Amino acid sequence: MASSSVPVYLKDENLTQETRDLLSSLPSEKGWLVSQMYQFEGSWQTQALVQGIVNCQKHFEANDSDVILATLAKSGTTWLKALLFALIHRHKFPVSGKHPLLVTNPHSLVPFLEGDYCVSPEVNFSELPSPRLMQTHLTHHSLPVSIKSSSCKIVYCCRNRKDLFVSVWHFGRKLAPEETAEYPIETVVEAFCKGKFIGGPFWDHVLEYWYESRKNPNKVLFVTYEELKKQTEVEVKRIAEFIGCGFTAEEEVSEIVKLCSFESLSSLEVNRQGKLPNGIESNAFFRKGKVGAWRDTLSESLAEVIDRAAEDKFGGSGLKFSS
Ligand code: PAP
Repeated sequence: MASSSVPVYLKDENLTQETRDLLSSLPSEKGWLVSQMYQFEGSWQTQALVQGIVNCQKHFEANDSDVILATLAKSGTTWLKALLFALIHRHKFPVSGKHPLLVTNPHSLVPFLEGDYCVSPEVNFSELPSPRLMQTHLTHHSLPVSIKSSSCKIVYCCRNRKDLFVSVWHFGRKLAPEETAEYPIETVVEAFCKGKFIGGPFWDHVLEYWYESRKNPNKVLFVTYEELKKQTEVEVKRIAEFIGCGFTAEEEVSEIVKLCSFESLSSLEVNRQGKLPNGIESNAFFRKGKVGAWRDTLSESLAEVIDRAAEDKFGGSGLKFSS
């Protein structure tokens, strides 16, 4: 990949011989965003992410007090990172003061587990304020064992498939214009519907966490981007309750909601200018921030293709998406 602003998890540096051997044994395909994708434990990943996942599975030790945000990319990660950080640390960092979110991109406050492990098996999260908040794009079955066996909490956020697709489409084209230039949107929709998408298949990712949240509601909280948009305060209180920092009757949630809103975060200098340490431009995580904005990018026929592919997968699960 030629672009210099590509993040470490899209590059193929830092691969160990063990990972190279593993990669050579995995099914692989030419990807849209990267020249080659690998199917590891059922989901499609870049070479660097396979390295990161293996390191993370081997070395990450969850604490009982940890909060893990799980998402598929472009499902609301940045928003939830901001909300969870602001919620968990609201007594340490009151919204009325010099809040870290005013001067720091949410991605720099909340580490991306397997992303950090792409570079090295030794990752130090001891600097994080307690309780620790971390994020992953891993499927539930690929999570490190200690996340599942400890009492840490998992907040999962999903987003309707068409908005997610469109968000990935624009992000990818901005991130790696040379790599993605030759791909028409029809080809990328087709790959998405076959599940051949980094982190995908979308359906498997969502359904695993959906069923886990039903089986074990004290461990996994299932949130949707659309509900969060529709009734932000209600959902934020539900999340706070779940992670053990519920609001008292006197406490206001509206200030946190306002601080973390798309309008507020996207207008801050720190999120408009410059790059994150991983090389991605800070403003790449703020585009429209709306529900149903897929209509600006997808034709009705492409939207139908995505919907048809989803019908089979979600039928009978009880999971409903609004779009
Ligand atoms: P990531 O998984 O790569 O970190 P993620 O934050 O999930 O990305 O996705 C970015 C999307 O969230 C963008 O959606 P769009 O392309 O449809 O516009 C971005 O605009 C949206 N987003 C970012 N921050 C917020 C926010 N505070 N409120 C609502 N949406 C947001």
